Amino acid sequence: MQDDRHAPSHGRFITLEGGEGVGKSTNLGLVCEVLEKRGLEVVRTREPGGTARSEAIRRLLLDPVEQEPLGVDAELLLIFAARAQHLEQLIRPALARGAWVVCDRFTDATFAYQGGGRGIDSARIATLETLVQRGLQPDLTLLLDMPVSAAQQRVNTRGNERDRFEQERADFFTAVREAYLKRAEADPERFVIIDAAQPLQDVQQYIKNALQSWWASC
Ligand code: Z5A
Repeated sequence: MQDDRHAPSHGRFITLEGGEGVGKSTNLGLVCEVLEKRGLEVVRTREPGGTARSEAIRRLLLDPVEQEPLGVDAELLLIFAARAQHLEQLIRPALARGAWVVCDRFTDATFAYQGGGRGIDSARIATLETLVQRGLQPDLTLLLDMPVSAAQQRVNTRGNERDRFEQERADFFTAVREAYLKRAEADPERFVIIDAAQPLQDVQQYIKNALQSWWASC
């Protein structure tokens, strides 16, 4: 199978990560805006999802069907199936033509949720990562981090119906948070950790500064 690490690509791949309610969707717009102001073509997307078929898989993953639980392995494989389709149909073509892809969650979420939260061995996740991504990794990952209880309050305030993940208990989300922080610690060149508990204005200023310094180092 082809290794894409050195494929000619002028685009860049930025991901936003973090637990539920930390502000990923809110701040994704800001990141896109900053890049568009620099005259770049920006592709805004999300995982699981991003293409019609991957969004169909997302619905399967989030739907809390009560009659039939979703097995841990099935969940992991569905996530990577959605990712394979997303990469092939949207992310790789965009990067190849020089666009900047900004994605709400990617494989760090799998290591955090399926690894930290569900307890799947990270070596198994890494095997699928290699198979599906063939070396492709985000260039920059903004990890929005805050205490689980405060993030859950934000989600509660929003008041939407809870999806299958949002129905998990607080200890699940604590394990997810710890797994994210561990990954960020292991790869400080790629990750920027943002204190997402700050007022939105401060979070956004921090993100703008982080993008500015990252840009300068590119
Ligand atoms: N999942 C997985 O298990 N494995 C994987 O590999 C992948 C995903 C890729 C769907 O993701 C689920 O898929 C996810 C993990 C799983 N489930 N969970 N949990 P998702 O990204 O769609 O789901 P989410 O994390 O639940 O998204 P979210 O709840 O929409 O969170 P968010 O995007 O981080 O937050 P937000 O909507 O931008 O903000 C939440 C609220 O807080 C909102 O009212 C904002 O106005 C407010 N907010 C935002 N920032 C602030 C600040 N700074 N102060 C005050 N209020 C704020």
